[in-house]
Amino acid sequence: MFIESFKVDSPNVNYTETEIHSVYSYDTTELVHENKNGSYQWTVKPKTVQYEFRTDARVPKLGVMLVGWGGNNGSTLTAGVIANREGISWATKDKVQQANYFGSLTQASSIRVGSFNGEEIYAPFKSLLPMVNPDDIVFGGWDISDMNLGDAMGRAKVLDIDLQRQLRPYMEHMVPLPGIYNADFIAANQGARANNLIKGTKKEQVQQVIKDIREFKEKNKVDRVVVLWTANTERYSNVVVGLNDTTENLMASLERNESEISPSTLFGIACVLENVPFINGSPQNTFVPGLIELAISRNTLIGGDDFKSGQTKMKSALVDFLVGAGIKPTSIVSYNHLGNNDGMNLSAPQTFRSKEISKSNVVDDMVASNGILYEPGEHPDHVVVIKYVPYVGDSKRAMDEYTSEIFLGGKSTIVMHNTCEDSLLAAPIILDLVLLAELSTRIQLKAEDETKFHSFHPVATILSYLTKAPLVPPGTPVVNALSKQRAMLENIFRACVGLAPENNMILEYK
Ligand code: NAI
Ligand code: DG6
Repeated sequence: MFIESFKVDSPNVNYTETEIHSVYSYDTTELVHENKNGSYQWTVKPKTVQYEFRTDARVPKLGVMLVGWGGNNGSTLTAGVIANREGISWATKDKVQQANYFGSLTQASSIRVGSFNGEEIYAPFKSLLPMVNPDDIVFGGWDISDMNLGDAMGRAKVLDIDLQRQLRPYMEHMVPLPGIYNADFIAANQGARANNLIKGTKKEQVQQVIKDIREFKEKNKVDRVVVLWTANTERYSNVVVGLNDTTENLMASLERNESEISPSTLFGIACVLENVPFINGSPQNTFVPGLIELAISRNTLIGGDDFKSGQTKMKSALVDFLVGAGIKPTSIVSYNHLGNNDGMNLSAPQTFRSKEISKSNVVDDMVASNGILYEPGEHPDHVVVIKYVPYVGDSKRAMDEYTSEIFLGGKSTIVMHNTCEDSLLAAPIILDLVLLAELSTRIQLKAEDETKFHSFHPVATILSYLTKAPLVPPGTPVVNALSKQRAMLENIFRACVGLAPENNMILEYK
């Protein structure tokens, strides 16, 4: 059965107009090991830590500024939110289609709240905590192409034409602000669309971005802004001692107008200086050490990298299943071809390399979790190929072959083929990223040995479910397995309303 909303009635939770306060017992373990005659002996001690969570229940008016607003993802997301807000339906060759938020974890997935009369009861994920309604988001942003969003939607060739026709009046007056273009960081084939540029030195470009954010906030009367990079994939920046390895060096490099600071890092610096959450949806190393340090010192949320939309999402579910079932994946080969502007940009070796890196490290934690299957340091062969095929446009083809070793030396090969509009996968993920980033800035927590409430660590691991290469604070384990990432998110939100983690034990019926 499905219910729309619920409230928790417990001595551990208190709802007021402005706040949800919960007390939560975090059951975890402490590990100790001793060296006994040359071999380690491990002891696991169960341990419970009391936490308090405080969630600001006042939902702000949210502005979302996209870098790369006029691209396929940016225009598709903007169109999708307007279509939902206006309740638009349109004719396809199959049926009359109603706007929806399918593919969004926050808007279209559910959580189990318990059992009632022998039935499992589910509620919307978004009913756990007060969240911004996506229909109320004000969109804006930057693009190096000055095309208005109505035309950009047409250029993207993603949405049905009858839907585009209805959306056009809402979108043709939306024009991206000039972006920061540096031909050295994206493919040369992007030069032709770069006609809308912030001029000046890098420091002046950062100052202009800050000014843009302030003016957007003022003009649209929004309480909070989140900025998200959905612009072209850049090549990796060189991380060099003295250049960008510390905040001090990065800021000095900015003063010197050093060439090796990428546009995405410049946007990141501007957002952090302005205390605006900044998320990177592309694979490059926008978050150089000096920028991470700056975000930590200013306690500004940063998150990334690279939306986990299709092939990688499947990989992080499938490999988790295989390794969890005691099956040993030994070879993973992933091909894609696509014909949109992203595909064209990725046809250059330097930008492809950024994508190859983020797509390649996604099974490491699952492999490392099973020492029965894998020797230390052993890893499946893992190859990633991306080709640009203009004719298929945004409709990406993803083909995967997984070969695994099974019982008694047998081999099992699984092959998958997925055809799907890339931007229709990415747009709901962008929505989730900005909604969850905003919500997580309203949550404060305190462990029993802490005197003061504090926010989550500014490097937002809570967003991991949505990214291919989760950015984590130094020294924190990276979790790629999809079910673990989702459980982390859901269980933290459950803790905020005093609910135990979903443990799937269903002891009531045993
Ligand atoms: P797109 O090429 O259609 O859009 C990117 C936009 O960014 C373009 O309009 C371009 O003019 C603009 N741009 C480039 N550099 C800029 C800058 N420095 N400042 C402002 N604007 C700039 O690409 P699409 O399909 O929208 O993808 C965007 C990004 O998202 C790409 O990096 C892609 O790799 C990444 N991504 C996409 C996924 C998907 O499923 N669609 C999944 C994972 C990542
Ligand atoms: C080609 O791989 C284009 C990319 O931008 C991907 O579409 C994107 O990274 C999505 O990748 P995945 O693996 O999450 O489907």
